[in-house]
Amino acid sequence: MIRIRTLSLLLTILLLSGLSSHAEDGYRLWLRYEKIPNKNILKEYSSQINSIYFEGNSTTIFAAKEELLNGLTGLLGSEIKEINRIKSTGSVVLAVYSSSKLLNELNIAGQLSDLGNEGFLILTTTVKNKKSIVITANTDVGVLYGVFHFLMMIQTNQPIDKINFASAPKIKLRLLNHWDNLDRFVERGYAGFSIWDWHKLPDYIYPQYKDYARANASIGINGTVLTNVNANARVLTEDYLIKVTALANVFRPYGIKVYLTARFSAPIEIGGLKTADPLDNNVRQWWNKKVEEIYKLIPDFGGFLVKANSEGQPGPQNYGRSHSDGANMLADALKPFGGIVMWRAFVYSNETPEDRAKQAYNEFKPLDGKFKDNVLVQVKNGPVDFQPREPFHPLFGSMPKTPLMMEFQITQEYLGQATNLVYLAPMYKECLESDTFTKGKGSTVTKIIDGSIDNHTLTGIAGVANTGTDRNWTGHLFGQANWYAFGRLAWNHQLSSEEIADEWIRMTFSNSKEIVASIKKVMLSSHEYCVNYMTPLGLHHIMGWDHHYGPAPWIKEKHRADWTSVYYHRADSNGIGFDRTATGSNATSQYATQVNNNFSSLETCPDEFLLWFHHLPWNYKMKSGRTLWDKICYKYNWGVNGVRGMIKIWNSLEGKIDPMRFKHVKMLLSIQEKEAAWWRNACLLYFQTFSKMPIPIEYEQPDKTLDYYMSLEFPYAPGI
Ligand code: GCW
Repeated sequence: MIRIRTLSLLLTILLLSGLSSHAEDGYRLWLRYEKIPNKNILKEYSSQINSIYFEGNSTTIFAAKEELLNGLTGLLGSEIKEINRIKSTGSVVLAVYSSSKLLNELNIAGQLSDLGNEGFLILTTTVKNKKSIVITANTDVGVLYGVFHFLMMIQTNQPIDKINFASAPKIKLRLLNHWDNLDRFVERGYAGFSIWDWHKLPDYIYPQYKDYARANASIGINGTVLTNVNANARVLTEDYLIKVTALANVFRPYGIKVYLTARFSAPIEIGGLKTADPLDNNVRQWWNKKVEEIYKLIPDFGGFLVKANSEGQPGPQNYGRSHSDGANMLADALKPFGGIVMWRAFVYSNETPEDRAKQAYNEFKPLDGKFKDNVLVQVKNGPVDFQPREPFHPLFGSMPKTPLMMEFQITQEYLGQATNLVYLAPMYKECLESDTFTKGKGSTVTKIIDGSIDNHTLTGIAGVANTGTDRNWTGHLFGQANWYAFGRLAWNHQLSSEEIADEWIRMTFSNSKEIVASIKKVMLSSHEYCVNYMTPLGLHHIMGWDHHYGPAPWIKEKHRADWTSVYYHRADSNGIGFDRTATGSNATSQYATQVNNNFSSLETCPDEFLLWFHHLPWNYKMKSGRTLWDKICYKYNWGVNGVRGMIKIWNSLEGKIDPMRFKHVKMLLSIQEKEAAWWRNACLLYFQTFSKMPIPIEYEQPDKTLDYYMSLEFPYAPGI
């Protein structure tokens, strides 16, 4: 009796806890393929799908078929048959249109003509007189993308009885950039070690490699730079190229090309040459040979990403040459094989007596038109460095003859690393939708990077990856949403942050209205809260020295002024903020007139960028009537309270989502709350030493002294 009771109690606990056949440890990302819990919806789908018919015999088509089979079997909870003739209704048909006899009968050539090499079409139609769902494209990889989209539709419970959906990516190169070192340390990585186990490659292939490729293909990412931009030339040696080849072979069926970072001094370090001068013939020959060697191993190798003459990296300027000289040398070597160069514009030097925010523009703008046609210049979203909020980079729109590639950071170096839940789609969108006015109203950053304004066909977008060996890939489960959002926006920048969150939540957690609404609320406000508890009103770069963890606005007198906090906030007894208008560094002059005017005038400068562009007295009257000091206090508190609101919402989900992920996020949110309050307290106490004004009593007062906050040390903070 007792035994039976205990047993049934155990069973109830198991059922209530939503324990599924898989541990919800986050490994499966948004591709969980759990059986649809809603009986009616399940019945609806099951009546429309029972088999798969496919044509083609490439590894990509096989990957598409395998994914569809696994996905549907999981979601519908019953076996899906592979058939070789369509005899009844309910088949999902996969085929490249131009080579399919079966699909010939459909009148869809017109629809396919706009879809290019990667687009797809999903159609509910009749094939051989039987109602079917057709997933087709001009290429195998298009079919694969269509399969992932179709699975997403089912995972998010969309109707499939009348699908007529076509989609093609708006940007050509959609890449992850891994800042992964050969010793598996990940620079600015907060999710464990690098997933590339170089030591065991090429012989040992982890299942993660394929799952990584699946995840990327599911969101349309078509390239990966395997190695850190702070590069190690060794990856270009034969031993390592063989390892790279093994990874390329795993990724190829999923439409993912590999790229490498090229250390500019490689000809010296691994080539035994005396120089790496890009105009030296031996150096050019060395790169030509190296590239030839790479393409022998990896015929679809993508090309090189280069960080040169920045933060101590070698580059063409070491030899008195320009960035274009350097980029063009590599471009020439890659050109015969169809490879490309992504040359980073992230350059600044402490020795240059100029506002750091202006330096990349000053160096690169004069080079417009000087790059070979297989070079893209890769520009970070903002002019300083992946801060929680930055205005768009003034290079966007200023180099019309050069394809500019966007570089976003997915890993949260400056956004709470892996302890803070910060959904980044709103931040990406804010930048993409900014109007540069460089070709009149409507010259958005988006239109510059998708090539539509200046008629570039070579276009690209990169995201610095947040993946690692942590079981859930990204450390914080919600880091997955940022990987997902990056890919979705790279494919279609017109999607809204909300649409993307909606998809991700439904696939990752549940289609329950309440759960979707609650988590969406948490996600959509999270970035704004983070900006406010860290760096409100345009403050920036005031985080901990080197590791960038936590607040440290007091950082000063280091060997590089442009790595200190005081360089950026410029707080003194008169006020706070960086005057970047004509009376200051005049960084505003790098923008088109309308934007310059908008940022320069206190009437029109958005509060979000106030202290980015202006140095203002502590008692400056804000539009709301508050003094600047009061407003700063208000904003910091608003951010902290926001996190508390997120916690409340999250706690309301207890028992409604599986306990493993519930607890994981709950614990991290409580860390986030502590860190938010720490940011607020440390910053307000420090700024107060200049403002000499009290923190208004309606706000929570810091519970520790400034000395205490300044004494904190984190020698083992991750990522450095
Ligand atoms: O934000 C800074 C990081 C560096 C990084 C650099 C860059 C890879 O702190 O770790 O180096 O940007 O983007 O090159």
